[in-house]
Order: sequence, then C-alpha cells, then structure tokens
Amino acid sequence: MNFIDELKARELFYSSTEEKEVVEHLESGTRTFYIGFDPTSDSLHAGSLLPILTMARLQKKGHKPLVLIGGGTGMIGDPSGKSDERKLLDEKTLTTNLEGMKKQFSRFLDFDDPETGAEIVNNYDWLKTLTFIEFLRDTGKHFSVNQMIAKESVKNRLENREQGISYTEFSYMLLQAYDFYELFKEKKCSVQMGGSDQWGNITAGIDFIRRKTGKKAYGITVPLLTTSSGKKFGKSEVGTIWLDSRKTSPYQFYQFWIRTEDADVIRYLKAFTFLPLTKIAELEAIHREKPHARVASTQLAEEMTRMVHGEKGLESAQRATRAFFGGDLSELTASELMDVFSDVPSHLIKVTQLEQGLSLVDILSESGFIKSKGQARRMIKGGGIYLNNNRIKNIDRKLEKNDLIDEAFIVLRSGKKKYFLLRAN
Ligand code: 629
Repeated sequence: MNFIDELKARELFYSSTEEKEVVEHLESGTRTFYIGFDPTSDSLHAGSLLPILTMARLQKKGHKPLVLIGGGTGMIGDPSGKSDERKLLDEKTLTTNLEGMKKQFSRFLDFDDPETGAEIVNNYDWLKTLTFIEFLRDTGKHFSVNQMIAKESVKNRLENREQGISYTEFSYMLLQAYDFYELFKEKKCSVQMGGSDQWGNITAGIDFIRRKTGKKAYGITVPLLTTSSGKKFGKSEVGTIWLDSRKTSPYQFYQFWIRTEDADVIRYLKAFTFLPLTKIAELEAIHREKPHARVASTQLAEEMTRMVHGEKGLESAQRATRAFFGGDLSELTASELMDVFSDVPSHLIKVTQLEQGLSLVDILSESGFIKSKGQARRMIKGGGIYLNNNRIKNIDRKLEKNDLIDEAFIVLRSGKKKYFLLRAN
C-alpha cells in the first residue's frame, strides 16, 4: 500500500497536492518531509498526536522526518483555524515550551537511523536574522495580497469584522512559506504535512519554492479530529489531555481513551494506533456485537497509554483503574491513589488518632460520610461498608496505623462506588 492509500484506509487523508505526483515522489526515493509545531504550550497534547503519528507512519515507509519547532513563528501566532487574534508569548515562555516539547518527540519517531533518523529544527535560527527590508524585497514581492486574502485563515477573519486580523498575523503565512523554502534549500525537504487548517500555509510555501527555484514541492494534510458528539477532541472534564505525565497522569490519560464514545472508537483505533487494519476489523466485529464489553476502547486505551507512557505507565493506569472498580488498593502508591480519588470528598485525621485506635463507626459519622453512628452501624451490619475495598462486618472495628495506604490514606466506601478518603497527617 502506498502512503496515501494507507492514510485513506485509516481515514487520515484530507487533501494533497496532485495525488499521483505525491505518490510517485514518495515511491521513487527517500524523501525528507516536515511538520511544524509552534511552542504555544510546554507539552504536546492528545490533539498533536495525530500529526506526529502521521510522521511516524511516513518514516516507517523509509522517509526522513524533520520536526520543526516554531521558535520564530510562535512569536507571531498563526491565524489558521483561530477566530481571535492571539496574545504574544514572551521569549522565556517560548523557550520553556520549546524544551518541554522537544523531549516528547523521541517517543514517536526514530532519531537514530543514519539515513531516515528524525531531526529537530527551530525556525528561529533562520528567521531571527532576516531584516525587514530584505524580507519585503526577497519574499514579500512573491506574494499577492489578493491571493493571501482569499486564503481561509485570513478570509474568515476579514469577514468577521469585530475580530479582524493584525498585520502581524496576516504576515504569518509568509514566514511558514519561507521555512519550507529554507528547508527545501538546506535540507532537500520536499514535502510538508499538517492538519487541514494548514493547507493555506503549506500551499503558500509550495508556490514560493516554485517561484524561487522553479522546482516542485508537495503537501499533504490530515483531517482535524472531531468527536461524533461534536465536542473538541482531546479535552475531558479535567481539561486538555497532555502527553506530559506531570500534567496528565497515565491513569487520566488511559481513562480519556477508555471513555471514547462508541461511534468514535474504531476510527480512533485506525488513526492513532499501529495495529494492522485486519486486527482492527476483528475488534470492530466484537465492538458491534457487544459494545458494553468495551473491548475496542480498552485496546485503544492500552495501545495509546503504552505508546505515550511506556509499559510502566500502562501498568500504573491499569492498577489505578482496577482499584477504582473495587480492586486491591494496597498495591497503589499515595500519588496513584490521589489521582484515582482526586474528586472524592475527604477528611483529615491525625496519625496519633490511629495509634490510639479510631473507631470505624465514629469516624464514619464524624467525617460526615455517613449521617449518624446508628446509620453507620446498620450499614456495617448489612455488609455495605468497605475499608480499603475490603468489606467490614465488625461494628467494633478500630482503624489503625497499618490500615494506611502508603502511610497516607484510608479509603472508605459505601455500596458499590461511593468513595470517601481519610487523609492522615
Ligand atoms: C512553521 C510553523 C512552519 C510550519 C508549521 C508551523 C506551525 C503551524 C501551526 N500548527 C499548529 C500548532 O502549532 O500553527 N503554523 O499548534 C498545529 N500543528 C499540527 C497540525 C495542526 C496544526 O502543530 O498541523 O493542524 C493540528 O492538528 O493546527 O514552517
């Protein structure tokens, strides 16, 4: 299967320059290609995964990826797909962000192969030395404002007069075009990819390269992901799903994928995983027959968590998930436990109270978890109270120091899933 057919089979193709030419170009040699990422935050997020994994797919076909970090363009702000003018980021933020992002690419791309190993480039390195006069004469002269205002990114903002667009953002596409030309010249980079919002910028570069060199360059775009219910992909109740485990824990990351809507799960398996399409077809059959078993979304969550957080991260996520569904809590660390029960109400106790032996009935009611001591007793007798996920039937049970998980928490539960946390200090 050629690359474009593979993208199509995985519902990852949006558009390209003349398809036959792109295919012929990619099939006839090792090519260098790039995608750009502006350092607008200090971590990549689930939304960035699709373009990155698309790079990985093209690398696996024997081509060389350049990851462009927009240290220069990040100072300007791409109007593509944005309805508002952006706040300018300061240099310090940009540098921190850039460093944060850089580290994350090595998980997805091979940086070691002598021929097709990925490289990271920063457009600040060449944009910083351009002088305004030089830029207007050598670059600006090749762009027609008439064509620029016809591009989607600019057109939308011109039509929406309240927002408008600054001269700064209007100029953004010239910088991206200049980048493509620079990489074409210096690194023989002949293909640019991106999300469909990048089409205008990519074609601006292709035109610029043709005007400057008379040569051909190519562009491919992938769709911007949407969820079936129209929500923005990559967000959950806790906000953006980041790839940095300090910002989104492996457990939260795993949960995000597990909760994929039924209508989206097969599409996501195709787009985000490297599972063969035959395997995905099998999962689709199972998913159709018994969606409640969540076989497809579990596989999706496993693949993605392993890819982004490694085998250890996946294990931690699975442990935490089991714990939430009443499983063994003793194997959790305090931070995993905090993570799972982050939105569960809690109450502070003193370790000294535990040393003296704290009556379960007393603390159930004093903490406010159960209305009264009488009710607490009745519930324990009825088998409805759990201590660290173990049912307690003895109303004289005392809480002790060794009930603490990782020396910090005791997890109370009533019924199937109503949790309450005692935090000791
Ligand atoms: C200089 C900067 C270039 C080439 C590209 C760029 C960045 C580009 C952009 N991209 C988005 C971003 O940085 O703004 N102008 O957040 C984002 N991209 C990945 C996909 C995208 C796109 O990083 O292309 O479509 C999201 O899926 O929005 O020389």
